[in-house]
Amino acid sequence: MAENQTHRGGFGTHGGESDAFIERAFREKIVLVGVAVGGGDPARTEADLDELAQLIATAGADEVGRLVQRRGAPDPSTYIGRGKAGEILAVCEQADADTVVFDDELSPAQQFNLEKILGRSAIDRTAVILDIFAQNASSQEGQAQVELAQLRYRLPRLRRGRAFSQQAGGIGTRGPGETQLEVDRRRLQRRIHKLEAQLQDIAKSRGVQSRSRRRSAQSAAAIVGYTNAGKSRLLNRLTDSGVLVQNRLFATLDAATRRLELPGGERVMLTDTVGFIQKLPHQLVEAFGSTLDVVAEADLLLHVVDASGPDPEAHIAAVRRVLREIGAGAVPEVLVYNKCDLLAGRDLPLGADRDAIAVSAATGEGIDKLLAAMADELRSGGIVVELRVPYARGEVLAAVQRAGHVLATDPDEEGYRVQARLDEASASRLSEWVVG
Ligand SMILES: Nc1nc2c(ncn2[C@@H]2O[C@H](COP(=O)(O)OP(=O)(O)OP(=O)(O)O)[C@@H](O)[C@H]2O)c(=O)[nH]1
Ligand SMILES: [Mg+2]
Repeated sequence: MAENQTHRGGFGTHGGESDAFIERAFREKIVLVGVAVGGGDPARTEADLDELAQLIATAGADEVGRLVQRRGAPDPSTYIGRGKAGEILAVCEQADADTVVFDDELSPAQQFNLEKILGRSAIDRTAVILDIFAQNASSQEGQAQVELAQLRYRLPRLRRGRAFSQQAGGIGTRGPGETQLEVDRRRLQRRIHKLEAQLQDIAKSRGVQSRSRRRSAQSAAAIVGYTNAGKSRLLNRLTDSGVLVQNRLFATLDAATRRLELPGGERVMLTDTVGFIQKLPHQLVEAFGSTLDVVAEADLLLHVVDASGPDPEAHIAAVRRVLREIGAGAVPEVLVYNKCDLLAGRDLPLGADRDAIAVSAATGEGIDKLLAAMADELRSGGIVVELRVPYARGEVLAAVQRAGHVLATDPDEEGYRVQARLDEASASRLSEWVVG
């Protein structure tokens, strides 16, 4: 494709605020690019690209090529470096690609420079996920949340004299000394404020409902997990309801709550909610804040993981990362390995999680055990706390392990971030290390 030929441009020739990043009038041909930064494992990058391919297929496009690169650090102006960009251009020309999708979020400058070099739109995983969410949003709240996330993503990426220029005219047109870019920014910001207000109203009315639930002293559980793990099908199995189930990423965007009675007679309100994924865009996490509050406020989480998937442990880690991000890191969790009917005799990839329950939402296998585990968990008074333990204090980590049940241990720069369920006495004995 020649440089001067018109191309859609990631953010260039769009008219409206919530247009798709990937064209839907025809199936776009897409080249995928992944970078293993630093000591990153190239096999991991390949796996991430497989997932990205699934994402673009869900968005309605086809992969026609992919490139993986190792780099010490991302190039600030082109992410992959000019030499590699030239290679991508050659692949694109060969395959007559419409768009290049990068697996990591590009800065506005990187994106601009790449589009100039490549002569076609350059977008990132975030834009693809935003597209899928936009396609799948059906409720008023879901649509407002997705549009808000899209606009927050677009705002820093607006370009001079291109986006939204067709809409100029009428109220809010350019004042003296104001550039078109400033007008466009102002228009976007106004829309963002309006959506924020609208979402606050919706959340307020939901807050009233959840308070009345609290008064009736019912416990609340939330189903969380990686997208397509079978959360909705599990809700249907547990509560005999007809929530939408699809072999499609991000089929569920709206939280659905159903009543469930446990074997001991306790009533639980069970909520199925939006799935998570590796590199889930922070714009979406923020925009879906009020939907995800259900998760942070739950008494118990059913963390559903697809036992038949290629790397359940990576999915579990990605989900726990998002849970911490939304303030749900300390909610007690039952780990549920789903789709066990697909294991065909293979062992469960249980790893360190000996308390995990194996089920099949499809056949009903293991559901009794799951219900019993939920009842136990809701009755046991233990609390889940997060601790920060410096690397040099191995004896503290050992004390936590002796005192209770360690749910997760994640190393970071300063030490271990430990999530553990402890009784009140142990928690207060270890309070020096407890955070939050
Ligand atoms: N074989 C088998 N398939 C399952 C099982 N549970 C779910 N599935 C299938 O997995 C796909 C995804 O199921 P959903 O319940 O929509 O998954 P989800 O976690 O709600 O996904 P999102 O809402 O998109 O994040 C569907 O095709 C289901 O029929 C199971 O136990 N066994
Ligand atoms: Mg679902």
